[in-house]
Amino acid sequence: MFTNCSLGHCHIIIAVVLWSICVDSRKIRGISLSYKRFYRERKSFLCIDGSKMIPFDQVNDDYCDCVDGSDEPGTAACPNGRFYCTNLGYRSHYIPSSRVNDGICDCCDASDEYRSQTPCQNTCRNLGQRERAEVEGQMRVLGEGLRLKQQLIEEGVLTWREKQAQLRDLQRVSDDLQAQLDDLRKEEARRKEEADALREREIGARETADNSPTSHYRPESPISVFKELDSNRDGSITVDEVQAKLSPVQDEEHALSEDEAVALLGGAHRVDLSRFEETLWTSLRTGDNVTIKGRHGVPGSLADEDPNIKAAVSAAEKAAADLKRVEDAYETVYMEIRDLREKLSIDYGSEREFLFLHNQCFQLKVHEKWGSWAGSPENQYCQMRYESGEPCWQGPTRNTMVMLICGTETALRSVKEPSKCQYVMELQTPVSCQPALRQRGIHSEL
Ligand code: MAN
Repeated sequence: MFTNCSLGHCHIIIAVVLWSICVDSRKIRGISLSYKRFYRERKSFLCIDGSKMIPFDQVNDDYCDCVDGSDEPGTAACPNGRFYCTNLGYRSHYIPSSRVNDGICDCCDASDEYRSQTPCQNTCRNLGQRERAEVEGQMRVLGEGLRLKQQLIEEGVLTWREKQAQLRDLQRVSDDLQAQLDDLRKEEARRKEEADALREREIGARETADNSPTSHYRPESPISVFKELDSNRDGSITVDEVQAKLSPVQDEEHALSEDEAVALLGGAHRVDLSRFEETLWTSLRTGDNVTIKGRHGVPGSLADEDPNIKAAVSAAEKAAADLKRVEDAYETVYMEIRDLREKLSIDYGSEREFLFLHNQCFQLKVHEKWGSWAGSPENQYCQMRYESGEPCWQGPTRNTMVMLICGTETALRSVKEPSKCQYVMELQTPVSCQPALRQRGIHSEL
């Protein structure tokens, strides 16, 4: 710039430039670039609020002329003045002008202490570097957090799809089982009908046999045995009748004692048909202790020996067992479906449920009950409110506000109690990382 000039000439030019810088800096000290237009050096200066016109050399002359303090941006003369720290390399900001030359370094570029004894260092570069590193770190966390969040979302969607497929499969199994069950119920009813018909036929056959003198059939039905033992046809069987008609299996000649007869009648001296069926009939059917005199074998064995009835009974038993198995299986499936339905009734569509369903990613054990999402309308899911906890002694019930913040790991960062029984927790989780933070974080004046 100065290569073509003589040395003397140069000195003059340098002196003029330095003088003008010195004058200019005195005049405009403490203002931001955007306010520079109010301080163009002219003969006079109009206070920014328009209240007063003063000669320009009264700007920053350490005497307050304007009510709004605009004539003294670079001195502490006006009580309401403000001084602009340019802080090149860091963040610019205003300080109250009362802090100018007060012996305390406020601006990192040391510009507020231009006429004080305090040797302020320009620390803006270091501060800027530190803050940039911090922002970069936060951006790295955000990037990684967003990646993890995406992973969680994909896992969530996958789980949801799996559960839905499982539900469909279970529904199919349950439909099949229901169909099987219906078939078995029909089958059982048919078998029962068959068995009833067989029984009817058997009773008919016995009655025929009973009436035939040459028959070798023994009476099977409790009614016919009851009739046979009830010698006097009075509708009841007494101890005498038992002693007269029955004998011990081992010794047909030996009569039953009265006590034995009473025992056979279940402790009674006289029984009607229904008591007979519950007591003596059971003993006669087992054939272990007592038998009808002159008879061999056990009454009622015909049904057991009849292959048709046997088949019907075992088919009915099998059907009942099958039915039980099917009913058990159905019950299990039904319960499974019900459980699944309960789980799937949650809609995975929104982030709220996503947070809920991913409780494997953080398990909050607060003693208060879930209250609500409590973030701002634009970012509702960044705060969770738990309320109605244990009542506080002479105070409110315990409440907890959980602030969800972006982090690469899910962890509790802090727990505070800003007022009695009102807790604030900071919980970091990738779930809370928002792409919008990226723009906000990158936007920097540094
Ligand atoms: C317990 C805790 C505290 C709370 C007091 C109030 O000590 O729940 O957080 O401040 O009770 O009495």
